Amino acid sequence: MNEKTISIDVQKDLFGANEEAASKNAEIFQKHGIVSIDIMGSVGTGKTQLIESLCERLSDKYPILMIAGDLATRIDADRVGAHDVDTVQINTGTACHLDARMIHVALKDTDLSKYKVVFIENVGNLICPAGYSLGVNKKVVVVSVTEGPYMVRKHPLTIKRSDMVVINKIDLAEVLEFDVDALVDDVREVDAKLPVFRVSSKTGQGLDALIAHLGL
Ligand SMILES: Nc1nc2c(ncn2[C@@H]2O[C@H](COP(=O)(O)OP(=O)(O)O)[C@@H](O)[C@H]2O)c(=O)[nH]1
Ligand SMILES: [Mg+2]
Repeated sequence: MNEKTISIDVQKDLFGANEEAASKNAEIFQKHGIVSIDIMGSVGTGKTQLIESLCERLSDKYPILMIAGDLATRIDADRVGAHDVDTVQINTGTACHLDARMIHVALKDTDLSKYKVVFIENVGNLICPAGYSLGVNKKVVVVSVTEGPYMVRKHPLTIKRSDMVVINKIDLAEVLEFDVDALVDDVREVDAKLPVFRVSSKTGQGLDALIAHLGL
């Protein structure tokens, strides 16, 4: 009798496969000389608005592709598409994050020789996306003054795994009596050297410094 038992470490298998796909994506981006940026943050923090404002400033200089991740709809892709930018919407159905294989499918389906910058808007939350590498050059976390003062302290792992933090909606800080310096201190507690940008995606304040840091 043949009785076989196979134990599968689901976590290891899942993350191993993701890392493999992420490496392939990184190779593809590098081959085409593309700067790729993953933007993570809660729903409503201003990820789409930030990408729209960056596209307004950069689309004359660079051909841009935007990949939007959402459970449903193509609202965000259409908002960015209105700025004359090509878009791919990924609807994840139930998944609370984009993973490298989803990005790989999108890249395989696209003529990447046309682009120099790829913005990826991850699914809106600060928990799941941090666990999945996508193979990008930079991971940006967006928090904003409308989410209350504890977003950084409550998501240390996401902050730790990012390359920079954008504090968005600073135009509203005064009226909301929001202590932006304290939020910067919270980032410093997690990583003393992580670059932090104080931005208003609406007024454009702080965007030049962010663009310069992204090397664009
Ligand atoms: N006042 C202000 N509103 C903003 C700013 N950035 C985004 N918003 C608004 O916040 C809401 C959510 O923005 P959105 O880009 O859809 O957030 P997302 O869910 O993270 O993509 C929208 O009504 C935006 O117009 C900002 O810097 N200042
Ligand atoms: Mg959005």
